Amino acid sequence: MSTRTPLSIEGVVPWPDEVAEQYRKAGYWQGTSIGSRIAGQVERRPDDEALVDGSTRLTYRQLWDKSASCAQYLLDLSIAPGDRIVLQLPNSWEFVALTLACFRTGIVPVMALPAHRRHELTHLASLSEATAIVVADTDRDTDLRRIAQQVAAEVPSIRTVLVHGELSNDATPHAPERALAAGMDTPGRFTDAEYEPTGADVACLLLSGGTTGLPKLIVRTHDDYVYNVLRCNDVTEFDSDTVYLGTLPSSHNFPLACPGILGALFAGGRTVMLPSPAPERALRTIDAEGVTVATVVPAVAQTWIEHQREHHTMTGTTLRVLQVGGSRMPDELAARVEPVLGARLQQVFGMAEGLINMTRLDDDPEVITNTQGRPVSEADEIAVVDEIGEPVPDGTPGALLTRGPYTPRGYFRAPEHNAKAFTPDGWYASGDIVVRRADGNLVVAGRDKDMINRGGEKISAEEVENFAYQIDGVEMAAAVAMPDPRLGEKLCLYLSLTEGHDVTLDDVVAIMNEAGVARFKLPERLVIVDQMPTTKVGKIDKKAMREDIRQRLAREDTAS
Ligand code: OOB
Repeated sequence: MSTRTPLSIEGVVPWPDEVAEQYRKAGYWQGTSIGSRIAGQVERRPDDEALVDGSTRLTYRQLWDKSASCAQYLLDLSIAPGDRIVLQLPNSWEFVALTLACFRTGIVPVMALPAHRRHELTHLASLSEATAIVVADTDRDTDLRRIAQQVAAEVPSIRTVLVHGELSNDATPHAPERALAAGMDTPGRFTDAEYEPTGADVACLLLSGGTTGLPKLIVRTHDDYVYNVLRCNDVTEFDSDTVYLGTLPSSHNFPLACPGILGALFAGGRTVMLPSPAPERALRTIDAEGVTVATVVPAVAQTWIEHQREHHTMTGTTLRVLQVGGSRMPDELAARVEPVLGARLQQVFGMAEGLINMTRLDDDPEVITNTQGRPVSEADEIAVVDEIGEPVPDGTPGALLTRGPYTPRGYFRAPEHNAKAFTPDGWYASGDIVVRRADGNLVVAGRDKDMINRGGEKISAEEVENFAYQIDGVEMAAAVAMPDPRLGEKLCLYLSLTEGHDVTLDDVVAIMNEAGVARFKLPERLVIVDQMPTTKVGKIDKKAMREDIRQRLAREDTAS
């Protein structure tokens, strides 16, 4: 256990001292770092496989050595403990080695998503004052190195661009490029004893789904994140026989730590990484590697079920648990998981902000199909409240508030937003409308946050509306969720225009592309209205628009 004093990073909202003390006393926070948890497994099973990525297979010892080498490389590049680095890598062993290198040195990774582009990466780098950015060379036809340089041009704190893959031949970069690969094979100099973070140190900055403009950053400490992983490991029953399939972007809290890759490493199991959840390859991999647990969003679960039904790709019976979460899984889909895939369904209703709810593996089938589970920790506090903050009885929908040992008390450097998202006594308002049943399980019944959940990818309505307002002739803009049979929701943009103007979907898409916005945020339908529907108090009535688009789609459906 580290005896250093925790590094102080300005802008972190701590838990109140007395609450922290209580969490330590109760043993929720053990003062250990994420790395030290894995070090134990490296000692115990150095030659067992920890990670598989294509033809690369790494034992615990090999992964540990690569991450030590990578840690030293970062330090040699003058990236110091406490510094933030924006990390955007596809699912790969390098993602894991680098993330562990950060966890072992106290360098703080900002967990960007592979889909993020200039707009998001610039915001993340600037908000976190990152000293480096880590990207892959390309993503299909997009040159990510060029984007990283554009970010470096905008954000002066960026001194290094680390590249996974080929370096570019940019002769005058804003920040010098370095190859990530060069840092992976010289273990030996790095010692954990010198750097090991304390429990109170920041482990990483996760991204919030974002309801107001650009994503907020969520500070996760070693103490709270270790506890998060350990509780999830317990509930999902990870052990050294676990073979975990990671197909969702690994920087997302769900596949990273619920229990995810970190859970498998803590338990001495093996993780198999795939770059995407496309069904054919995923189902084949489950067979080939003897995968026991996989994590998906409902839209992916549906493609796996359809593919398996049609092609019977998966012939083995190793898959024990399919974790599904990130957006609401329709009950009918939930009922099909076990009959078709032969795996127990585990519904997961979680958030990067902390609280994780899960159904238990031995729950009654009715609970598994019809609910999103209950908190993983006895220390998670839950309140379901009405508009004035009064608790509602079980069985009645209300807004979900939560507090607990792995739910931080505020976003990073966002005091104004914190004043709205947290109550004065530290409850986080998740923006989800839930029903708590008498048995304690939660059913997600809706949302009171202005966000579109596109198959688990969260889009802030406000962010998209702000782009629309840059277009000449746009009088009012409202982004709302429209139902989609696959993704659950897609983004539909309503606009009202000033006289004599015409605006098309292409115009909106063009302005967002110009700004370098992640593709998943682009509106997929535009509705022009003479006048925006408003509520009695004169606010834009999004409920009416959601209903309007639902009816339009239904009419089109019957017409076709
Ligand atoms: C997960 O995390 P985030 O931070 O991307 O999004 C959190 C939000 C929740 O507040 C809720 O609105 C929605 O995503 N959500 C669900 C859900 N799981 C998440 N809504 C309905 N049903 C579910 N099962 O999405 C996340 C983080 C850790 C584990 C699992 C999911």
